[in-house]
Amino acid sequence: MFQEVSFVTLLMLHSAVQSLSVQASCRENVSLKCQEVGSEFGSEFISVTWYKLIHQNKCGILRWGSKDKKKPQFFIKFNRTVHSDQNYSLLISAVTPADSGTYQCEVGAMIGGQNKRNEVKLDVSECVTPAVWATPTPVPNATSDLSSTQVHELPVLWSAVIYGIACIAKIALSIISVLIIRCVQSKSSKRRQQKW
Ligand SMILES: *[C@@H]1O[C@H](CO)[C@@H](O)[C@H](O)[C@H]1NC(C)=O
Ligand SMILES: *[C@@H]1O[C@H](CO)[C@@H](O)[C@H](O)[C@H]1NC(C)=O
Ligand SMILES: *[C@@H]1O[C@H](CO)[C@@H](O)[C@H](O)[C@H]1NC(C)=O
Ligand SMILES: CC(=O)N[C@H]1CO[C@H](CO)[C@@H](O)[C@@H]1O
Repeated sequence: MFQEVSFVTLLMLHSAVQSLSVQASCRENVSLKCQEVGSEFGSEFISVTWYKLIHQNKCGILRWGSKDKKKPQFFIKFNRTVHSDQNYSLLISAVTPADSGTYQCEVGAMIGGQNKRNEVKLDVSECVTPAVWATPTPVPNATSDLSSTQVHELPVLWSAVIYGIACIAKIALSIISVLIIRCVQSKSSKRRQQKW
Protein backbone atom coordinates (compact mmCIF):
# COMPACT_ATOMS: atom_id res chain seq x y z
CA MET A 1 0.00 0.00 0.00
CA PHE A 2 2.75 2.41 0.98
CA GLN A 3 4.66 1.63 -2.20
CA GLU A 4 1.63 2.43 -4.33
CA VAL A 5 1.18 5.82 -2.70
CA SER A 6 4.81 6.81 -3.12
CA PHE A 7 4.68 5.68 -6.77
CA VAL A 8 1.68 7.95 -7.37
CA THR A 9 3.38 10.94 -5.74
CA LEU A 10 6.50 10.28 -7.79
CA LEU A 11 4.43 10.33 -10.98
CA MET A 12 2.81 13.57 -9.93
CA LEU A 13 6.18 15.13 -9.22
CA HIS A 14 7.44 14.16 -12.64
CA SER A 15 4.42 15.39 -14.58
CA ALA A 16 4.17 18.67 -12.70
CA VAL A 17 5.82 21.57 -14.46
CA GLN A 18 7.99 23.60 -12.19
CA SER A 19 6.86 27.18 -12.37
CA LEU A 20 8.85 30.21 -11.35
CA SER A 21 7.87 33.85 -11.34
CA VAL A 22 10.31 36.58 -12.28
CA GLN A 23 9.60 40.26 -11.74
CA ALA A 24 11.59 42.74 -13.79
CA SER A 25 11.49 46.44 -14.36
CA CYS A 26 11.49 48.07 -17.76
CA ARG A 27 14.83 48.12 -19.65
CA GLU A 28 16.36 45.58 -17.25
CA ASN A 29 18.50 42.71 -18.57
CA VAL A 30 16.84 39.47 -17.55
CA SER A 31 18.41 36.03 -17.49
CA LEU A 32 15.91 33.17 -17.24
CA LYS A 33 17.33 30.01 -15.70
CA CYS A 34 16.65 26.55 -17.01
CA GLN A 35 16.39 24.82 -13.65
CA GLU A 36 16.30 21.31 -15.06
CA VAL A 37 19.81 21.46 -16.44
CA GLY A 38 22.58 20.34 -14.17
CA SER A 39 20.42 19.50 -11.20
CA GLU A 40 19.25 15.96 -11.97
CA PHE A 41 20.41 15.14 -15.46
CA GLY A 42 23.91 16.48 -15.43
CA SER A 43 25.05 16.32 -19.02
CA GLU A 44 22.72 13.41 -19.76
CA PHE A 45 20.55 15.37 -22.14
CA ILE A 46 20.58 15.82 -25.88
CA SER A 47 19.02 19.24 -26.20
CA VAL A 48 17.81 22.29 -24.33
CA THR A 49 15.11 24.40 -25.94
CA TRP A 50 13.54 27.66 -24.82
CA TYR A 51 9.99 28.47 -25.86
CA LYS A 52 7.61 31.31 -25.25
CA LEU A 53 3.92 30.54 -24.89
CA ILE A 54 2.01 32.77 -27.32
CA HIS A 55 -1.76 32.23 -27.42
CA GLN A 56 -1.26 28.75 -25.85
CA ASN A 57 1.22 27.83 -28.61
CA LYS A 58 4.85 27.07 -28.03
CA CYS A 59 6.99 29.45 -30.03
CA GLY A 60 10.60 28.31 -30.25
CA ILE A 61 13.27 30.82 -29.28
CA LEU A 62 16.60 28.99 -29.23
CA ARG A 63 17.96 25.47 -28.90
CA TRP A 64 21.21 23.88 -27.89
CA GLY A 65 21.37 20.64 -29.82
CA SER A 66 23.35 17.47 -29.45
CA LYS A 67 25.91 18.49 -32.08
CA ASP A 68 27.09 21.62 -30.38
CA LYS A 69 25.97 22.22 -26.85
CA LYS A 70 27.98 25.40 -26.65
CA LYS A 71 26.47 27.27 -29.58
CA PRO A 72 22.68 27.58 -29.62
CA GLN A 73 20.56 27.88 -32.74
CA PHE A 74 17.98 30.66 -32.90
CA PHE A 75 14.50 30.17 -34.28
CA ILE A 76 13.78 32.66 -37.07
CA LYS A 77 10.08 32.93 -36.22
CA PHE A 78 10.80 34.48 -32.86
CA ASN A 79 11.28 38.08 -33.90
CA ARG A 80 12.78 39.39 -30.67
CA THR A 81 16.56 39.44 -30.31
CA VAL A 82 17.71 37.35 -27.37
CA HIS A 83 21.03 35.93 -26.22
CA SER A 84 22.21 32.74 -24.64
CA ASP A 85 23.59 32.95 -21.15
CA GLN A 86 25.67 30.60 -19.03
CA ASN A 87 24.16 27.26 -18.03
CA TYR A 88 21.58 27.34 -20.81
CA SER A 89 19.92 30.47 -19.47
CA LEU A 90 17.96 32.76 -21.75
CA LEU A 91 19.17 36.35 -21.69
CA ILE A 92 16.65 38.99 -22.70
CA SER A 93 18.18 42.44 -22.67
CA ALA A 94 16.30 45.70 -22.11
CA VAL A 95 12.94 44.06 -21.46
CA THR A 96 9.64 45.83 -22.04
CA PRO A 97 6.10 44.84 -20.99
CA ALA A 98 5.82 43.15 -24.41
CA ASP A 99 8.33 40.56 -23.16
CA SER A 100 6.05 39.60 -20.30
CA GLY A 101 4.64 36.10 -20.55
CA THR A 102 5.37 32.47 -19.95
CA TYR A 103 8.67 30.98 -21.05
CA GLN A 104 9.40 27.27 -21.06
CA CYS A 105 12.71 25.50 -20.93
CA GLU A 106 12.57 21.95 -22.24
CA VAL A 107 15.35 19.49 -21.69
CA GLY A 108 15.45 16.60 -24.14
CA ALA A 109 16.60 13.46 -22.36
CA MET A 110 18.69 10.63 -23.71
CA ILE A 111 16.85 7.52 -24.89
CA GLY A 112 15.17 5.92 -21.89
CA GLY A 113 15.18 9.16 -19.99
CA GLN A 114 12.37 11.57 -19.50
CA ASN A 115 12.06 14.99 -21.02
CA LYS A 116 11.77 17.69 -18.43
CA ARG A 117 10.67 21.25 -18.57
CA ASN A 118 10.25 24.19 -16.31
CA GLU A 119 8.24 27.31 -16.71
CA VAL A 120 9.22 30.88 -15.98
CA LYS A 121 6.59 33.57 -15.81
CA LEU A 122 8.15 36.91 -16.63
CA ASP A 123 6.36 40.05 -15.56
CA VAL A 124 7.84 43.34 -16.74
CA SER A 125 6.60 46.53 -15.11
CA GLU A 126 5.32 49.50 -17.10
CA CYS A 127 7.97 51.72 -18.68
CA VAL A 128 8.04 55.19 -17.19
CA THR A 129 9.01 57.88 -19.68
CA PRO A 130 12.22 59.68 -18.72
CA ALA A 131 11.76 62.77 -16.53
CA VAL A 132 13.43 64.86 -19.27
CA TRP A 133 10.22 64.81 -21.25
CA ALA A 134 8.06 66.00 -18.36
CA THR A 135 10.02 69.03 -17.15
CA PRO A 136 9.76 71.60 -20.03
CA THR A 137 5.97 72.10 -19.79
CA PRO A 138 4.18 71.39 -16.50
CA VAL A 139 1.11 69.28 -17.18
CA PRO A 140 -1.57 71.29 -15.21
CA ASN A 141 -0.84 74.44 -17.19
CA ALA A 142 -0.76 72.53 -20.45
CA THR A 143 -4.23 71.10 -19.85
CA SER A 144 -5.67 74.46 -18.79
CA ASP A 145 -4.21 75.98 -21.96
CA LEU A 146 -5.83 73.22 -24.00
CA SER A 147 -9.25 73.76 -22.45
CA SER A 148 -9.02 77.52 -22.95
CA THR A 149 -8.15 77.10 -26.62
CA GLN A 150 -11.09 74.72 -26.97
CA VAL A 151 -13.35 77.34 -25.41
CA HIS A 152 -12.01 79.92 -27.84
CA GLU A 153 -12.35 77.63 -30.80
CA LEU A 154 -16.03 76.94 -30.26
CA PRO A 155 -17.33 80.52 -30.98
CA VAL A 156 -15.01 80.67 -34.01
CA LEU A 157 -16.59 77.48 -35.31
CA TRP A 158 -20.11 78.77 -34.66
CA SER A 159 -19.48 82.13 -36.31
CA ALA A 160 -18.07 80.25 -39.31
CA VAL A 161 -21.23 78.13 -39.48
CA ILE A 162 -23.48 81.16 -39.16
CA TYR A 163 -21.43 83.03 -41.78
CA GLY A 164 -21.74 80.02 -44.08
CA ILE A 165 -25.49 79.83 -43.60
CA ALA A 166 -25.79 83.54 -44.23
CA CYS A 167 -23.78 83.21 -47.45
CA ILE A 168 -25.93 80.35 -48.70
CA ALA A 169 -29.07 82.28 -47.80
CA LYS A 170 -27.81 85.32 -49.71
CA ILE A 171 -26.99 83.25 -52.78
CA ALA A 172 -30.36 81.50 -52.63
CA LEU A 173 -32.15 84.81 -52.23
CA SER A 174 -30.38 86.38 -55.19
CA ILE A 175 -31.08 83.31 -57.37
CA ILE A 176 -34.76 83.38 -56.38
CA SER A 177 -35.03 87.10 -57.02
CA VAL A 178 -33.33 86.73 -60.41
CA LEU A 179 -35.75 83.93 -61.28
CA ILE A 180 -38.74 86.02 -60.16
CA ILE A 181 -37.53 89.02 -62.16
CA ARG A 182 -37.04 86.87 -65.26
CA CYS A 183 -40.44 85.28 -64.79
CA VAL A 184 -42.09 88.66 -64.42
CA GLN A 185 -40.17 90.02 -67.39
CA SER A 186 -41.10 87.11 -69.65
CA LYS A 187 -44.75 87.34 -68.58
CA SER A 188 -44.85 91.10 -69.18
CA SER A 189 -43.10 90.70 -72.55
CA LYS A 190 -45.62 87.99 -73.49
CA ARG A 191 -48.39 90.34 -72.46
CA ARG A 192 -46.83 93.08 -74.56
CA GLN A 193 -46.62 90.66 -77.50
CA GLN A 194 -50.25 89.68 -77.00
CA LYS A 195 -51.27 93.32 -76.86
CA TRP A 196 -49.49 94.15 -80.13
C1 LIG B 1 22.21 45.29 -20.39
O1 LIG B 1 23.13 44.69 -21.28
C2 LIG B 1 23.73 45.59 -22.19
C3 LIG B 1 24.62 44.79 -23.10
O2 LIG B 1 23.93 43.72 -23.65
C4 LIG B 1 24.51 46.62 -21.42
O3 LIG B 1 25.06 47.57 -22.31
C5 LIG B 1 23.61 47.34 -20.45
O4 LIG B 1 24.34 48.23 -19.65
C6 LIG B 1 22.89 46.34 -19.55
N1 LIG B 1 21.92 47.04 -18.75
C7 LIG B 1 21.75 46.80 -17.47
C8 LIG B 1 20.68 47.60 -16.78
O5 LIG B 1 22.42 45.98 -16.87
C1 LIG C 1 6.98 40.72 -33.99
O1 LIG C 1 5.80 40.24 -34.58
C2 LIG C 1 4.63 40.80 -34.05
C3 LIG C 1 3.44 40.16 -34.73
O2 LIG C 1 3.66 38.83 -34.98
C4 LIG C 1 4.64 42.30 -34.26
O3 LIG C 1 3.49 42.87 -33.66
C5 LIG C 1 5.88 42.90 -33.64
O4 LIG C 1 5.94 44.28 -33.94
C6 LIG C 1 7.12 42.21 -34.19
N1 LIG C 1 8.30 42.73 -33.49
C7 LIG C 1 9.42 43.04 -34.14
C8 LIG C 1 10.51 43.56 -33.28
O5 LIG C 1 9.55 42.90 -35.34
C1 LIG D 1 26.60 27.28 -13.94
O1 LIG D 1 26.57 26.01 -13.34
C2 LIG D 1 27.75 25.69 -12.64
C3 LIG D 1 27.63 24.25 -12.16
O2 LIG D 1 26.34 23.93 -11.75
C4 LIG D 1 27.94 26.66 -11.49
O3 LIG D 1 29.12 26.40 -10.79
C5 LIG D 1 27.99 28.07 -12.04
O4 LIG D 1 28.05 29.01 -10.99
C6 LIG D 1 26.77 28.36 -12.89
N1 LIG D 1 26.89 29.65 -13.51
C7 LIG D 1 25.95 30.58 -13.42
C8 LIG D 1 26.22 31.88 -14.09
O5 LIG D 1 24.89 30.39 -12.84
C1 LIG E 1 1.76 80.38 -16.38
C2 LIG E 1 1.04 79.57 -15.35
O1 LIG E 1 -0.20 79.48 -15.34
N1 LIG E 1 1.81 78.92 -14.48
C3 LIG E 1 1.25 78.06 -13.43
C4 LIG E 1 1.43 76.60 -13.82
O2 LIG E 1 0.94 75.78 -12.77
C5 LIG E 1 1.61 75.95 -11.56
C6 LIG E 1 1.06 74.95 -10.56
O3 LIG E 1 0.10 74.15 -11.12
C7 LIG E 1 1.42 77.41 -11.06
O4 LIG E 1 2.14 77.61 -9.87
C8 LIG E 1 1.92 78.35 -12.13
O5 LIG E 1 1.66 79.68 -11.75
